[in-house]
Amino acid sequence: MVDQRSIGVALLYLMLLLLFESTFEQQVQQQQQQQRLSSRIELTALFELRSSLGLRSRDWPRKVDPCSRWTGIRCENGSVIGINISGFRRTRLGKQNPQFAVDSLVNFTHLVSFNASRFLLPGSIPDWFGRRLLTLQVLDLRSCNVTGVIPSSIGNLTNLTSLYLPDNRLSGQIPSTLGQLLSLLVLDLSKNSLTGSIPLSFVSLRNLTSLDISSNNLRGSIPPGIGALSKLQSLNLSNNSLMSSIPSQLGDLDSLVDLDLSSNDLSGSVPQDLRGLRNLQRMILGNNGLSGYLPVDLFSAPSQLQVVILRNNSFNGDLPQVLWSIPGLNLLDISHNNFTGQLPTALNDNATAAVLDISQNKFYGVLTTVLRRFSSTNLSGNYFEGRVPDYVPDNASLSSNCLQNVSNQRTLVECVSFYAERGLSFDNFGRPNSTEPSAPESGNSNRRIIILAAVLGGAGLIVLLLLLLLLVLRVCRQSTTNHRGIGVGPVPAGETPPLPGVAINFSSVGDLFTYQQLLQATGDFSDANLIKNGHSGDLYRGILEGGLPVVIKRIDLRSVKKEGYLLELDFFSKVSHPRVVPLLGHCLEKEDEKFLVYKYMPNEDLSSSLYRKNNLEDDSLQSLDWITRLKIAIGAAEGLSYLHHECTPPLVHRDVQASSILLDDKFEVRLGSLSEVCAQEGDGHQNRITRLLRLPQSSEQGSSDSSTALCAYDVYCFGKVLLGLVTGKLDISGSSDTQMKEWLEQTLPYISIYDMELVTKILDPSLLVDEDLLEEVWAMAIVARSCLNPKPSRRPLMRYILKALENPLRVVREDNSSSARLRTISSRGSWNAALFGSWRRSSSDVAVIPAASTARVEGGSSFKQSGTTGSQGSTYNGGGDNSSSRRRHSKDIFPEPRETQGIEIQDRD
Ligand SMILES: *[C@@H]1O[C@H](CO)[C@@H](O)[C@H](O)[C@H]1NC(C)=O
Ligand SMILES: *[C@@H]1O[C@H](CO)[C@@H](O)[C@H](O)[C@H]1NC(C)=O
Ligand SMILES: *[C@@H]1O[C@H](CO)[C@@H](O)[C@H](O)[C@H]1NC(C)=O
Ligand SMILES: *[C@@H]1O[C@H](CO)[C@@H](O)[C@H](O)[C@H]1NC(C)=O
Ligand SMILES: *[C@@H]1O[C@H](CO)[C@@H](O)[C@H](O)[C@H]1NC(C)=O
Ligand SMILES: *[C@@H]1O[C@H](CO)[C@@H](O)[C@H](O)[C@H]1NC(C)=O
Ligand SMILES: *[C@@H]1O[C@H](CO)[C@@H](O)[C@H](O)[C@H]1NC(C)=O
Ligand SMILES: CC(=O)N[C@H]1CO[C@H](CO)[C@@H](O)[C@@H]1O
Repeated sequence: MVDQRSIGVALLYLMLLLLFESTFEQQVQQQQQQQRLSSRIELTALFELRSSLGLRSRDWPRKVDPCSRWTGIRCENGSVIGINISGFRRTRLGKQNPQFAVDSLVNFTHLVSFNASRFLLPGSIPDWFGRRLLTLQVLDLRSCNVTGVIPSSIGNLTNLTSLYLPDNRLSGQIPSTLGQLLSLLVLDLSKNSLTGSIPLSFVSLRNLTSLDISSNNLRGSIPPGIGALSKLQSLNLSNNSLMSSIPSQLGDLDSLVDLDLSSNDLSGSVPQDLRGLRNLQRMILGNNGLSGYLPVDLFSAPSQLQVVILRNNSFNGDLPQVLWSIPGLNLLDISHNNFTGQLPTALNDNATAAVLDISQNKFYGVLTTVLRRFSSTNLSGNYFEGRVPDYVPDNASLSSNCLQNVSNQRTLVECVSFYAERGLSFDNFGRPNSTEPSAPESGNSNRRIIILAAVLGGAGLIVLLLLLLLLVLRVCRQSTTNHRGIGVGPVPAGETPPLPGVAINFSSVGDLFTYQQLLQATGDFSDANLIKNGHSGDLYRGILEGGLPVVIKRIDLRSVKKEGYLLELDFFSKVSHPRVVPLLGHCLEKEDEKFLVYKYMPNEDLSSSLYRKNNLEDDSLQSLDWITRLKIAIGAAEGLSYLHHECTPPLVHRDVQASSILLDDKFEVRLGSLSEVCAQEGDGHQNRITRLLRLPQSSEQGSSDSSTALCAYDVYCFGKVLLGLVTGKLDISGSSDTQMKEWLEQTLPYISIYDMELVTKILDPSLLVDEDLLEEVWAMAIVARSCLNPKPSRRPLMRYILKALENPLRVVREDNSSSARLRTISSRGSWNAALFGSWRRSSSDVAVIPAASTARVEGGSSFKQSGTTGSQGSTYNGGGDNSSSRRRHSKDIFPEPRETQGIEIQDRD
């Protein structure tokens, strides 16, 4: 009985317990109802997927609700919205034949995300993905071993925000339909075998924040339109074969944090506009064919940069200084380029874990405290000199430099010639008689600019350079005959040329100015004081402390060739002539900028003086009168005649044009623009050495002759100036070849020795001349025309031009009217003949040069040369009718007058 009751109680208790349990379970299940899969179709589809992919029941177990219990299934409102099988393992059976078998996905009508990354899906992406999975927002097939092409239908999945297909074996082109995925935030197609070019349609992906198509086989150029993707934070196009240059539009990506264009075939320079990348933290441009200078302000925006990799390109020039002071920089790799310059000294950074690799460049000078901040440095393959300071880490690579007490350094010759090329002295590895070993803090103050470190005779280059200087500008005879009543200062007399083998002491060339003084004089080189950007440097006007107005040439050695200012200084150390602009001094203390200080010329130069505003109120222009023009022509001819005929060897100015003809307050000429001056090329062996050493010159200028290093080239350029004085079109003397040629073809026919009136057709309209003066104008035009002979050998010598300009009327009168009289005045005849000789194709000018003694000085080589090359010249025998050979050349710029022959022949016997 007791048993029965107790059993009944127990049963009741059990029932209550069961009841309670079941209601609890119901509650729980009710709670989970929302998460419960309600669609049978989807349940079936899930099981189909499980079997087709060979998933394990451990991950997706039977008899439980997939929404609540299956790994990687996400549901909403009873439907599957997310399937994530990332990293799943297959059953043993499934592993045997893995397939990209996901057909049942079509039955998930609300699927938003499918992530199968790191799950092998060998096979290609089904074309129907793009037609059926229209609700998809995330498709992640990273590292799935997917093959084939990307179906273009993917472009229909317009709700897609993330498309990850990296690290597969996709091939073919990137379908341009991907550009329709306007909601896309992340597009990653990297590490495949995609070919073709980057679709232009990508330009539409305006919401994209990350684009990675690195490590494919893409070709073509980077579409500039990528600059429109203004939300892009990461752009990786590395490891392809992209060509052409970096589009400057990339600079518009001001949200960009990561930029990687490395390992392509990009060329050209880094566009200035990339400084717009204000948020950039990683700039990786290594392993391309990029070249040129880095824009100075590339890194000057408030910079978040942490990584800068420019290795293995062909960059040259200085590294922008600001790059050294970016606080967060922790990797700077600019190795294997042609960067040059010195390490900055002012910075005193704290040590960080940062890594520096500047190996295989052309850095030089001493090691500085900037190295303090780096925990690892590679400086090998540069030209650093001096001692290695303590703060350089022990593990630093220092080989192949010019450092003291370090093994595996460059040879003395290498070091010396490298430094000598830059006008610097090398410390000779700290051995005796070198510069003071440098304390690191002293920075580059121990470095002195001397010219062509003659101390270290070991280097052949130095010897050659010395020879160059000595030969180029050996001696100019001091002018004693050229004053002719011109009121310019006297010539310093009795200066002897420096002895061969002695380095030139430039402290003797004018005063030494400090950089500070020049800053003060020019208002920190303000734009307001900029006169012009010359080809050898920028010219600024300035006022020295004492109130003396000066012109300062600022020579940026990074953009102009370095020996220019040295040659100019050397020129001034040897040449002093009233027709040459006075050099007041120089400032050479800065490494990459040099300064030359000249006397200020109140009337600036001919190109700016020819026409002047009348006064402030009146806009009309006043032009120089004829007397002044003739005076200027004579003055310039004097200067050039001095260079050509009184210097040994003859010096060629090489930059004769209106803007090189400077004018003082009395319109006396001072020749400027002297950085191109060189010795005339001849066939003497000395000159061959100079020619060897000279950098290749652009010889495209004006005349048809190939060499600009001949006096005849100056003559040609001077002809243009003369013609400019006649016609008022001075600007033409600096203009392009074709323009010039056209202009000459139009103008020269109006210059005839038989018709003075013709010249009025080309006469400067602002020039008021009466009949007398017109004759002078006519004469100058004729002189100009003879200077412009296309054959260098037929142009008159400067000394005859000078004579002709001094006696303009004789040019036109005597020759025309009384050739008999001309014969009796032999000296006059000679210059006239020289001048008019050029009117006919004859090289017999040589014969006309009267004194044999001077013929040598004239650089007669150029004449002789032409005498043997000019065939007409050698056949011409003073009287033979060689009109046929003449006519062959009638198309030359300078057609000859027909009947001059007779007169000239008389003159020549
Ligand atoms: C989708 O579901 C329907 C209805 O259950 C079924 O007939 C069809 O075979 C399924 N499709 C796939 C590809 O599994
Ligand atoms: C795409 O997304 C929008 C907004 O989220 C939604 O209204 C639309 O139905 C989606 N398109 C498809 C095909 O699911
Ligand atoms: C990818 O597929 C190829 C060929 O089908 C195979 O050789 C390779 O082993 C696969 N990769 C992986 C990671 O399974
Ligand atoms: C999807 O895209 C393909 C090709 O890109 C196109 O032919 C097809 O009509 C599109 N289908 C739908 C449903 O939009
Ligand atoms: C792009 O982003 C903006 C703001 O986030 C959003 O309003 C816009 O709808 C997005 N465009 C597309 C096509 O998704
Ligand atoms: C550096 O310049 C020299 C001479 O201009 C050139 O021969 C060399 O290839 C350049 N090196 C690099 C890495 O660009
Ligand atoms: C270097 O460290 C000192 C003290 O540790 C600090 O005062 C100074 O600001 C730091 N300098 C820089 C450039 O970070
Ligand atoms: C140690 C040494 O060789 N010193 C020489 C350095 O050069 C000067 C002249 O320039 C000599 O007088 C020293 O003997």
